Amino acid sequence: MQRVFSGIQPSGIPTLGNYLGAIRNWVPMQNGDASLFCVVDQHAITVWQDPKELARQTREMAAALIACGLDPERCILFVQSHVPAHARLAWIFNCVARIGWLNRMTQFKDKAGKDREGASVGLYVYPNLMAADIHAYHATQVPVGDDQKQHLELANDIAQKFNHDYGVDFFPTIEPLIQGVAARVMSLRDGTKKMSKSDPSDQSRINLTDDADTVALKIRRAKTDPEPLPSEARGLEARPEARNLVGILAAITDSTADAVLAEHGGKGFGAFKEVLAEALVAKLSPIQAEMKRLLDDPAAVDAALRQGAGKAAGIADPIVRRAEELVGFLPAR
Ligand code: AQP
Repeated sequence: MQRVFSGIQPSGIPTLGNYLGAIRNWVPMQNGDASLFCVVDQHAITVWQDPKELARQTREMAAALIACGLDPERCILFVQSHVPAHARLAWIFNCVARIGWLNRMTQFKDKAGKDREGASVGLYVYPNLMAADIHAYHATQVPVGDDQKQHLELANDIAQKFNHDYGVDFFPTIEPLIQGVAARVMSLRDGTKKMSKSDPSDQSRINLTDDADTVALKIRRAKTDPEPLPSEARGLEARPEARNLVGILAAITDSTADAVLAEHGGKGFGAFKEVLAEALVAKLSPIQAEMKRLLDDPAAVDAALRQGAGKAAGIADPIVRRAEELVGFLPAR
């Protein structure tokens, strides 16, 4: 049986990168209990989060996911910390994964920056928890943005080593689903850096909650080069900022970079940015209106998440209990 799992950290307001690289690809994958989408608050605290803000952002992220098209009646939508099976399996995986494997993870290097000694242990073992998130459900398909590819390879290595060490064929191989022209949306200030919800510069990203004026201003200020747009995608090589903006327009209009350039090639960025901002506002306004409606009734969002957690635990508990038996843990009752 195929089962889809993916997660998103409530570490800020979801960005256009989260939307195009992940969330919108989740919507057509909804398939009842065979599709799980998780707000991963335990991952979020691997870097400092203000507790009140974290709780608020967790609910806001859930509302954003629903507003983008996830329907709690057509998939399992829940919060990671509400299902203890994730942390239980993560501990086992901490003992299966090798330090050398984690040392190769580029996201840790990027996020810890120069102060590696000062980074949390949680940030270092983040990929083990992510492997547990997926394997706790025997999920087989994981739709993510391009930046998560290395973590999914590690999740497969962990599963393979677990199966080998305990002489079983218990955890399946997972398949990363990395989709589309916008698998990696880049910062508006630096076309070589990915757009991130926790980037210190708000100007580097489009938040799903940005109003029309803010979107227009951010796009107008987005870094570009002095050349006009080329007439085909090949001409975007070595022009990361131009490639990013063209990729964004292609993604939100369900088109391709070549088709966008067939229409806009030869134009300067001034005119192109106006078209892009307009298309973004048209895409984001209905999502924002729906988010606002949902957040006017926070108890209803919380109830949907509680229901999701119940369903998720119903799948994960027996799988993680079996993993614990394989390891040799005595039953608790
Ligand atoms: N810039 C991006 N382009 C395409 N996809 C992206 N994703 C994130 N940024 C981009 C995808 O969004 C999903 C959820 O990501 P996450 O919140 O779990 O963690 P992240 O990848 O670390 O995202 P951020 O926005 O950069 O968060 P912070 O700033 O907190 O670290 C994933 O599938 C990811 O690939």
